[in-house]
Amino acid sequence: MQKKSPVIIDLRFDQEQVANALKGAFAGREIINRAHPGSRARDLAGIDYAVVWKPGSDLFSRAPDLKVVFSGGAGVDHVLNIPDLPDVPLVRFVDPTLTNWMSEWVVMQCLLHLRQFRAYESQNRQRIWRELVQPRASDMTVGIMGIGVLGLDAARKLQMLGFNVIGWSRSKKEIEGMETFDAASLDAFLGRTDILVGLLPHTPETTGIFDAQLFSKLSRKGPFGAPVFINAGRGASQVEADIVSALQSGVLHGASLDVFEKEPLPLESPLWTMDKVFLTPHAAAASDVKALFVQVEQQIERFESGQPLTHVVDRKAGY
Ligand code: NDP
Ligand code: OXD
Repeated sequence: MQKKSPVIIDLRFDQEQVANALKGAFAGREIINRAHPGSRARDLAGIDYAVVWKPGSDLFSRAPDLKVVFSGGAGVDHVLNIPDLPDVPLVRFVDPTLTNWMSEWVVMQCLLHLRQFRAYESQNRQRIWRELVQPRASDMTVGIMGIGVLGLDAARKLQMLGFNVIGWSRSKKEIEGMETFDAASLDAFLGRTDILVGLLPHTPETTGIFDAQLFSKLSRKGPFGAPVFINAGRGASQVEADIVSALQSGVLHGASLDVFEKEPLPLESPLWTMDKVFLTPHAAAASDVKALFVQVEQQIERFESGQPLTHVVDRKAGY
């Protein structure tokens, strides 16, 4: 029987979680975890598979025979920018654990703004007992930019809560029960949006897309008189100086951000202490490492039995 190819693990993740998830994973295969100093000298030639998240810049030159590269997350910008990335299938992580976590985060942020949570928090601290006028979910249109795996799931869950939801994507989509817009109809989409949710990958086209000009085109007809901006796609898509100015001038009513131009968010960023701004440290939907390895095992099985891989990245589109 042919020897099974080893699997290279090069994940900038919590190493305790990686070690736990590796117990019993990839049965019958050698695992080379590049986080272990002992693996550094290992010859990586002739190895077929690597599972990576922000891998070491020498990985691809040291492992010249890879047949498939698996991204440890849904996004692939962390690996596409490495010059030596071989021209082999790049598979991203698509899994219900990650999708559900992202939807929970998006729904939670929409509700925090809708239910005026910051105002109540502030009243609590001052021991003020005052009920605020409460808009309905159906008074708000949530516009999701990036109506892919994550955007669509979040959309469905927001709809269940009564929000109006519209979607924007690069290509025109027919989605039952949801109005959709393509890249050419961005202004019409923005003009309808009270809560903007960013779930876009980072590509040359999406770099800096969330800027002052875009915020100025959002609807001001919603119950708060100004729109809310929520982003969990990538920080490189947002211009943080413009978010701060828009919040200060009232162009934006509030914001929720999980991703930032620079991570960790620099201590001097005004965003840390702004009213009606909710921040999380790129934690909206981390990869469940166990689920990741199970999925990579399944994909390898498909690959080795001649079936097509799933969730292969379109390298030209960049996601
Ligand atoms: P998908 O590839 O399934 O969806 C991407 C969506 O973005 C698609 O609808 C696509 O359009 C759209 N899109 C891409 N480029 C453009 C563009 N130039 N103009 C308009 N629309 C565009 O990705 P996922 O939903 O799985 O993930 C989205 C992103 O979320 C990831 O790339 C990653 O950056 C981020 N993410 C963040 C996490 C976090 O914890 N903060 C966790 C996981 C992911 P089309 O449908 O036409 O292709
Ligand atoms: C991802 C992420 O892309 O966690 O999966 O950002």
